[in-house]
Amino acid sequence: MARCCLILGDQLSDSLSSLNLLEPEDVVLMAEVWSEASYVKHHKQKIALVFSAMRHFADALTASGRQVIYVKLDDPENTQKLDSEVQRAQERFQFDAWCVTEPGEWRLKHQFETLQGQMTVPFEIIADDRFLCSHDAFEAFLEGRKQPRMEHFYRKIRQSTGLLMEGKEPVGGQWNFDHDNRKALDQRATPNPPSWPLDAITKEVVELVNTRFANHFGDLQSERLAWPVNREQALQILDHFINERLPSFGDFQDAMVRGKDTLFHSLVSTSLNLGLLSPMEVCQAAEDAYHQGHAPINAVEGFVRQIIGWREYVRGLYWAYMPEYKERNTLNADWPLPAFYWDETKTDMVCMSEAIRNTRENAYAHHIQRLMVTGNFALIAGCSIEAVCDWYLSVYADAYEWVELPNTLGMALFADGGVMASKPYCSSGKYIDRMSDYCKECRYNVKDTETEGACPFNYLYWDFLNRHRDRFRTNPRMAMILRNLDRFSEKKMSAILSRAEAFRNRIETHGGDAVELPQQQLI
Ligand code: FAD
Ligand code: DLZ
Ligand code: SF4
Repeated sequence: MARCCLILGDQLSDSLSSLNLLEPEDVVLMAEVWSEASYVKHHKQKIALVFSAMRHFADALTASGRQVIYVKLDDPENTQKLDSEVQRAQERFQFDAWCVTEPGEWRLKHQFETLQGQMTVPFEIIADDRFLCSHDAFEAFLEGRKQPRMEHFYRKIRQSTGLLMEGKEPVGGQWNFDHDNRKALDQRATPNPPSWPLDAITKEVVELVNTRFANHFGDLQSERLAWPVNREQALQILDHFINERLPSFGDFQDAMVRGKDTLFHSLVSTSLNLGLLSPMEVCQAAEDAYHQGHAPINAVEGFVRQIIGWREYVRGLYWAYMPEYKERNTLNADWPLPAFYWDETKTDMVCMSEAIRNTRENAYAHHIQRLMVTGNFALIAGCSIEAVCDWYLSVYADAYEWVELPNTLGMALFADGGVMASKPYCSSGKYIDRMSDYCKECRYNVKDTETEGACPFNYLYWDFLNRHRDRFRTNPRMAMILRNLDRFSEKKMSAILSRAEAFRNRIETHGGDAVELPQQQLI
């Protein structure tokens, strides 16, 4: 009775549920396939990271005595799809049964459920227990709640895991220390993140990606990759975070500084999402740092909340509402995504060009850049939900639909009818000015809303609120801002609307993409 276990590119955990089922004689199949590498045009660094991490994981399994069938992308026999690779291995080896841990994306789960009906032997899909909250537990949390909120969910997980708890009470006497976490950055130095010279495996993969995926977005250097490709490197990035970054993580979590691409953020998302680190070990390392007096509670609580709160919560929502969730477009947003999202040199907005440069160079932007710069712009400009979601899924090394979609469609674009967020994360340039040093170097004037040269975030913000005035009226959290809007004179309102229209008119459309025209062509 030999069984085969399919392990996907983001299932690189020794404790994976499907691996745990295997007997010594059972076999593992891993396959690099074109369909996974191109269902969106992933950033080159993401593909290199996934392939290199897959190859390292396969080598470690082999070294531990496991039989592994590893199909490389350029294997001439490769059928380039996961389901057909399963079928091909079945024809060759006639396994008695198959198993796979539940994939992270709905589209692949659907593909495997179809495959189950086509196979002549059992093909079992096993729950993924690398998360702290199961699908059933999340459904139970949702039950009877009109307005599920992350904060309630987070407290439940704190209680069930015991993280940062003293008996039944939260450590420090509060569940949430966010009010301490909104500082703009001072002049302090920020630590350089670790990176590793390429070993032979990664070198080969980088060459492959630079050749085969040359037309994908993003830089991929031939001498260095910033993302951990195996567990050892993942542990090093976690250590670096705990020792060098965590103490300042809370204070400067929302700060943005020109040229400082990662500030005090942890950089653990790629390793968590690939399975090289577990959420619990990462949180326990942070909790230990608190108990040892190395990091303050506002930093540690803020960090732990991102992982056991937001990360688990978005996964729960994704599986509870897919596939219908992806079709939501509450605010009827349909404007084409400007081409400067793919090329930062096409915009003069310093905040946007900084976030997009970081994205291109590092396959990374920190949360506030994703939410309050590129996300905020897409929200207030009314960009197409599908185009924006495809962009976020394509451009980040940590992007998988289960985490990307609720964050983009729900949190950033407020397109899910208020499930993820109780109010839209919209803001004018004022927020960006407060939290960053971008505006002082920008040709747009962040203090101006109405005249030529005014910050686009300002007039687009009021234009957005005006467009959705009636809908937002029913939201008590929007009442104050709408009262401000109601007080605008007709003259002011019409200046704002015509600025917004002029901005849109100077966005040229090329095959569905829009380009911001240079300043001299301002109308
Ligand atoms: P840190 O700031 O150090 O945070 C620590 C960890 O907390 C992260 O590694 C991550 O695992 C978790 N985390 C923090 N915020 C969130 C969140 N909102 N949702 C889920 N987990 C969170 N994260 C992804 O992992 N993949 C994505 O595809 C992704 N897409 C996003 C799209 C948008 C529009 C927005 C607003 C956020 C998105 N995020 C995504 C969440 C967050 O921005 C990233 O997890 C974070 O920037 C990763 O960098 P870090 O590891 O340095 O995070
Ligand atoms: C992201 C990715 C890429 C680029 N390539 C592969 C691959 O060739 N083979 C594979 O098994 N997995 C890959 N992955 C990860 C999958 O896309 C991921 O498992 C699903 O999106 C579910 O999260
Ligand atoms: Fe961005 Fe406006 Fe500030 Fe320029 S002035 S950096 S466009 S917020």
